[in-house]
Amino acid sequence: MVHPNRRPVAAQRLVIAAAMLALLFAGMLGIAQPATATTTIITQWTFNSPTPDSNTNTGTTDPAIGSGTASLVGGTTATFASGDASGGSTDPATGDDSAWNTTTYAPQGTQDRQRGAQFAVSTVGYQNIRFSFDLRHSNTAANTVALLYSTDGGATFSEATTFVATAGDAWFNNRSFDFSSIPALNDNPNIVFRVVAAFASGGSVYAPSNPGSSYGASGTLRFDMVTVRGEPISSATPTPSPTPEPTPVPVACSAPDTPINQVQGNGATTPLSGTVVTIQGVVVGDYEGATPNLRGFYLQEIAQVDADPLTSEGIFVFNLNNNSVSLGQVVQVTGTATEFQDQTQIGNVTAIEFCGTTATVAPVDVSMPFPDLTYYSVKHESLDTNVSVSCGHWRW
Ligand SMILES: [Ca+2]
Ligand SMILES: [Ca+2]
Ligand SMILES: [Ca+2]
Repeated sequence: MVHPNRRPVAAQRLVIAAAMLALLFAGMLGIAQPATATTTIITQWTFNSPTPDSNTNTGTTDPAIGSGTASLVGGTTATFASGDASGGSTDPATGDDSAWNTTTYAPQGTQDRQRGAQFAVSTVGYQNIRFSFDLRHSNTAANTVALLYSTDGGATFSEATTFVATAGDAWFNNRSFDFSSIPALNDNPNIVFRVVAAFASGGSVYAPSNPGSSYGASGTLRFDMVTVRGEPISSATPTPSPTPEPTPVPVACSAPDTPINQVQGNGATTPLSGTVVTIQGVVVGDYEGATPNLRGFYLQEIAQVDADPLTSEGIFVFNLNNNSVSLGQVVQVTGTATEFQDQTQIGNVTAIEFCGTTATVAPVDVSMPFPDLTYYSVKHESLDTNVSVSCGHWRW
């Protein structure tokens, strides 16, 4: 029976599956997902005393987060003053919230964009840089400040933007500029931001922050929460990790081996008597174990069978009292070729390596009577044979 909901559910699943596939492909292609673009604070100045001392006239120009250098520009001077007064900055600190109170600005009509403060940082490892700050304008301070930036350690500056205060004795918080369209700021150890007093737009004089006041060089611009942010480059543009080289797997039974027929030879005895040989074949008879067992096993050639009817493809491996192999296993054996009781065998076994596979061989059909007395013992020595005689058929 077809459930009435079946098709919509199936369609929903298709949509979900397609969406998951799209995400998967986006991930594979290294397309940054908006949710994974993490903006972090590279450096931040709060100007608060590292150990709160309930005194806003003490503080530090060392960053509270990250590293960088804050310094005065063009002859300004500075003290520390409250970050909470006059409405306050965005600094969550209270009680010991200091801000950097700069003064000694230029006389009216002089030194446009030359006095203020600067903040040097390294953006190495970051991109999409953003600079932000809180600034309290006193009544007589310039109402306009310019944000300048340098990508060469302060040798040259460009102007990013200006900010204009509409009142005096007031904080203007979260002034910020997004530099993500200026790649020269990315991953650069020599970035400097400057905030400097500027002539009012289009003019050649400073305008007071409080329209009812007059501009004065003793006016103050009080900085707090000066912050440089960026996105770690590694998370925004992941470089694909190289595919690890596969660990080489030793190939079993890779040693060269002597064909069993060559160990047997086409005569009555082995031509390699006393020689250490490595042979490989399938176990066609397992007679391991202490006497009365034969204390060994029969191995039959698989890969290097020859066309000579006078050489046998099978051989006995004398393995003392060890129990090493099982019927059907393909193994490589190293030992010494010898004759024992008119049968060629491998003795003094020094290694038995398992080739990781098994094999079966078809028994060889042998018909009696043999053409001569040596026929069977030479040609079929140690082979898995079916011997048939006029009165029956048995497995040798
Ligand atoms: Ca502060
Ligand atoms: Ca303090
Ligand atoms: Ca505060």
